[in-house]
Amino acid sequence: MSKLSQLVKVLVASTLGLSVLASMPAAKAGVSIVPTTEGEIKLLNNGDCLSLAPCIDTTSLGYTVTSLSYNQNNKTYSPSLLFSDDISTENTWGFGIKFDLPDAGTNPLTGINTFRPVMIKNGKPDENGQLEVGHFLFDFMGKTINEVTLDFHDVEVSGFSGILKVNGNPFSQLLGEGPNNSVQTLVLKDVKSFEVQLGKVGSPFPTGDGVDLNVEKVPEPTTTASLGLLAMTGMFGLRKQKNVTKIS
Ligand SMILES: [Ca+2]
Ligand SMILES: [Ca+2]
Ligand SMILES: [Ca+2]
Ligand SMILES: [Ca+2]
Repeated sequence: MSKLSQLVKVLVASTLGLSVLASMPAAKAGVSIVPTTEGEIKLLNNGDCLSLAPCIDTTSLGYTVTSLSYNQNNKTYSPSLLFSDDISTENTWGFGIKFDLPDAGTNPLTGINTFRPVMIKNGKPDENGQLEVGHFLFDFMGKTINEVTLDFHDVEVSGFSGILKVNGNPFSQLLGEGPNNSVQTLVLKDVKSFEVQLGKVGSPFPTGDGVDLNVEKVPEPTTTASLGLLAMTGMFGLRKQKNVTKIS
């Protein structure tokens, strides 16, 4: 190979590299509120953590989490536990909870921690703690957050995962099903608190549809007096356009 064609090859390669960089989405302005260390989120209603995982008190991060019971399949299920988890590490947290590597069904992006619910059935974690289903109230402790972005990882059943309330008011925005390990996003404005439901128990999967969550906030206080709510959903990838909904 001549030196010239080698040079051309290098140039082509670096041009490709640049175009890949240029097509990457711009970094989000928000900052993740998920604790950066793995462990169990200390829930307001439990008073303390139940597993042997590091117990994470989120009040220093500016929010509290309450786990709520929920109805599905004509049954009421007990409040789930919640963890901060890096999917690329295996964890044995006691209380019957073992996060395998890889998870049998729900594998969010690596390199970030996500909120990972653990469904409780008959007093015990279902699927050894690997069924990611729950209903949680996040409260920003009296502060209004200008914009909150919720990334739902691996929603595969329509009509269960999404937002149920914002600032104490019913505000149902449930997501449609997406492909395996896809991410769908909801954006909320002027948020003091929100209730989120993750996943579904049982059918059409043997144990259920597990869903993990990332939450990012833009912390500037709102300057508008009115309580405007804006929600946008979008799926990264093929169905991006199809799934965009706007509510004002
Ligand atoms: Ca892990
Ligand atoms: Ca999946
Ligand atoms: Ca799972
Ligand atoms: Ca799933």
